Amino acid sequence: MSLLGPLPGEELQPGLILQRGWFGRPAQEALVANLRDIIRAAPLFAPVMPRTGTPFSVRMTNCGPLGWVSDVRGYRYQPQHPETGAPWPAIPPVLLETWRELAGYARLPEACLVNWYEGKAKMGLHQDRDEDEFAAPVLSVSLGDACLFRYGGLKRKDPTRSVRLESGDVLLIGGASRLCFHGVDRVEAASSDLLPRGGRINLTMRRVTPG
Ligand code: MD3
Ligand code: FE
Repeated sequence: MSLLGPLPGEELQPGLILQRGWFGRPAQEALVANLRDIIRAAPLFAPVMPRTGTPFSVRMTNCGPLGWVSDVRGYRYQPQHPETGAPWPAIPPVLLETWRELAGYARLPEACLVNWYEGKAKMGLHQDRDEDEFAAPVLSVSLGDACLFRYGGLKRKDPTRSVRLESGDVLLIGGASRLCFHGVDRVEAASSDLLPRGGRINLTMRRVTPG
């Protein structure tokens, strides 16, 4: 980080701050290499919706002391991979460094959810509210193909706006936006050559407990 700190970023709405191009190409490639190691230790799994068992269109894994999982029993954070039972691998230092620079929250994130979008994968409008600490922001890193990201207000029916998120962009979701509805409408196939087989990866760091 420079002595002056990060540039202010683009405030899409109060508390929702976009840092375009935060990670340059070499840093993006290094993150993909980190992810290969993470996925080797904690394979991608196919989450399903609580009760109905309908599969998500994204595959997931996590790093950090806690990981977010969804199965027929519900959504929760847990310290082990749901299929291997192993503890999640560590969050890569470069991501913790980004949290320190941008989050404005003293403690470190406990969970880093990895969402892997292939083909027509998308994510419906939802809120992130499985954490016990809403004073901490959520920090999201986009890698690979660009997507159309939708965000709105605190009620599902509030009006929404869309923004295109590209590889290397970092989105800080805090303050008045922490509990906003949001989702991913579509991924633009072949818009990036970062991933050899295409697709989009989103890394989302969260503080789960007040600590
Ligand atoms: C805006 N992931 O995993 S991350 C999720 O790109 C999730 O994979 C999306 O939503 C993805 O829960 C978006 C960025 C994000 C996270 C939380 C938000 C944006 C948000 C909360 C409020 C508003
Ligand atoms: Fe979310």
